[in-house]
Amino acid sequence: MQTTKRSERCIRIGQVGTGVMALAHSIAYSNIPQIFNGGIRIQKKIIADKTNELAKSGAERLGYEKWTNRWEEVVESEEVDVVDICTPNDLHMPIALASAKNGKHIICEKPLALTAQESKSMYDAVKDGHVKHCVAFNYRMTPAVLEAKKIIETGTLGEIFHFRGSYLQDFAIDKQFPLVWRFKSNIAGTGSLGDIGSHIIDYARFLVGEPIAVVANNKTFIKERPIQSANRNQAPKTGTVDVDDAVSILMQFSSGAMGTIEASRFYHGRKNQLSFEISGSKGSVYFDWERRNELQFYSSEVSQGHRGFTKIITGPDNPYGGILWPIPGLGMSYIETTNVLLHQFILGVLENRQTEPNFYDGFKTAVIMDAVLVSDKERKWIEIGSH
Ligand code: SOE
Repeated sequence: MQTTKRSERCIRIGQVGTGVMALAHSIAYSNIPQIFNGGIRIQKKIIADKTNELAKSGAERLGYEKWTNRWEEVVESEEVDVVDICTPNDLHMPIALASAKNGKHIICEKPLALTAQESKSMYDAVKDGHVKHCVAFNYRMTPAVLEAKKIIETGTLGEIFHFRGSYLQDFAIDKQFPLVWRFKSNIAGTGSLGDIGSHIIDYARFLVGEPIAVVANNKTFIKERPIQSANRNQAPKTGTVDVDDAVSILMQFSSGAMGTIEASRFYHGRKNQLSFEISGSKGSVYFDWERRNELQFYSSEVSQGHRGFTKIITGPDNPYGGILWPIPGLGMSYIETTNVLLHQFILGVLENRQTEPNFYDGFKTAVIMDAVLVSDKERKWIEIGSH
């Protein structure tokens, strides 16, 4: 097939994985030329999954020109500029190392890898390969969160005393929920800690700064789960869950602020509740993904009789709040955070700028998660070194 030359503003994508996150990323690629109107063209060149059937149906649904059951073909393709990794976590490192070696820019879903050591090797590889890199902490791109960051960085909250954050879901409470890869350490690395806790740890770093120590308590509530079997006549077998279902973390920041973090798949009623509250000497902010187009803001600078949390409804006056609609209150959804994440990364690739969040953020989050595991096992505070 003739190699299509990459024009000035054209980016050619090679995707690995055809699941839910691959769908989110693929929709974002299709949206970028329309939403950002910056003359960027995205070509979806090739997609891979573990079987030809999955790869073919993924290519048809997501709009890729070619498909393969070998991720190596994506990484080696001369028609690919960016490799997008949306696989289970154990494949993140091998695909990223091969991509960097082949000079491909990389977007990788979170958590970056199974461990801090794997994450470090990926970070070193993209630096050595002089390629741009992105870890998909998409929730950073929520206008209300970016507004909270602006409020903090302008000193409006004063000295930060507290970060309290949680990411709560309840899908795993069902004992019949099968033993999927998210419950196996050899594929996922960790359980709720890496799957959803990584997002809230990223918020802590993004909004308050670097933690210098953690102490943690992790729990696996259901230790055996049914193994899905194609043969309905076969008596269902069960397998062992060897990762956490929930974690509680205390954190000490280098700034002197205190942190409290929870991540759990066992909170009935919380379907996807990612939230934080940050409180300082002059005020507080509170964000809840379930009300993602609002930010609660409290200032002690208001006269005593008039103090209270005000509700900021985000829109064009807030970062990325106007990418779609010129009026406040229409709101952004999950897919728009991915649109923004991938657009700012691709713009960085085209303009030869490294953007954030990137593999360094993925690596630092992995260091903190490793420390959480050690703390839970040794039942003590664990110091987090600087990197
Ligand atoms: C877990 O259920 C999950 O799919 C995470 O893996 C994603 O990162 C999060 O955005 C939604 O929940």
